[in-house]
Amino acid sequence: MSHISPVIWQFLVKWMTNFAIIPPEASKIASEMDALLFFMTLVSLFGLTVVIILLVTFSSLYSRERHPVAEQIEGSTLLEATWTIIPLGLFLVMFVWGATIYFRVFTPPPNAMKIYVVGKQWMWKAEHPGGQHEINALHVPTGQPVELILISQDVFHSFSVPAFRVKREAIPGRYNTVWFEATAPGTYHLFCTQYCGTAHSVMGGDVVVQTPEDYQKWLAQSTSGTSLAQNGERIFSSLSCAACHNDRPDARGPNLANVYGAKLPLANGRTAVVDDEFLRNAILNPSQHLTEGYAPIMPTYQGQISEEGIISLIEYIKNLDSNYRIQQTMTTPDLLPESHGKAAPAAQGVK
Ligand code: HEC
Ligand SMILES: [Cu+2]
Repeated sequence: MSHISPVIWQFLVKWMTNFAIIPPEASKIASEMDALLFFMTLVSLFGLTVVIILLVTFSSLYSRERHPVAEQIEGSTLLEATWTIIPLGLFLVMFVWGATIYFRVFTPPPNAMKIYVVGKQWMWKAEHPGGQHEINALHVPTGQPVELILISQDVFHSFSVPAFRVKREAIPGRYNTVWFEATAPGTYHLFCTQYCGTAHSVMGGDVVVQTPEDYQKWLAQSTSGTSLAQNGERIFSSLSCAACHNDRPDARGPNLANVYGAKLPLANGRTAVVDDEFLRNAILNPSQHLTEGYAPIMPTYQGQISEEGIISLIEYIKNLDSNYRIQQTMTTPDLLPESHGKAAPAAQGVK
């Protein structure tokens, strides 16, 4: 950590990773987390030492042989102020330091690349917008913030990559996000750190961190040929969503083009920002999020679409333009070279 002493810090970290005391530091936040943890450990050790020294000294100084008669001490303001102010200062340092890191850890940068991760008994499934699917594996590039959108298909799971110092709950029925920026190419362990049933201990895998060039090669090699948005388009037409949501003026449902990110007025007088969570709820519990000016005619799709299907539908709606065509197809934004985006097959409009 640069603001401690770089040399001592690097030595310490090398030593601790070598002896498997801490996992390797493979993300931007890792060294900051470790520095804070290290500071807190040092402060605790210091406190422990002071207490032990005082304990031993006083036990021998005021033992019954040396001090047969107890002596009453009525207190010392100076002493009490000292042992209040010094720990208070130390705790405040930890608080401010911890809060700074906390806010960074919980605020994904806006340019983060998004990957969906679905947890289920007992595996992690990663869904890249470009149509790459992985099980118990996750490929990411270095030097690029990656935001994972986590959800569970059954019970609570917890997504954890110790080398990145990140861990977040995958909750049934709700999206949760976690982000990191990998710094060093390599393979790191991925765990489920929430007991989730019989095979919990095998619910894990590898995070493969690649250089941006290798990552692009991987993306191109591993695509299933159908992006999430294209898959969403298929589901959209097979479930007849397009019967109500289309670009005709007499459509019974609202036009979903450009709805993502918009502020939507609701029938209950509130407004909602349309994000992944909102779309998921709008599809599964339409009656709870009625859009202003529309009748409650949309059926619920609870139990009819898998979590992956919902993710695809969300990607489809995100990428819709006004003619119900998908703007982006096989690309993962900003990562693939131009030609890939252009070579992708044009999406069929749903009419
Ligand atoms: C019978 C007609 C109908 C069908 C079929 C239908 N919807 Fe809707 N949908 C509506 C209406 C009407 C609303 C607005 C009232 C509301 O919020 O429920 C709506 C609202 C929505 C919204 C909220 C966003 C907004 O602009 O209001 C989303 C997202 C949505 N539908 C997606 C879907 C998807 C995905 C499907 C297919 C799985 C689907 N709908 C099927 C009629 C329909
Ligand atoms: Cu689990």
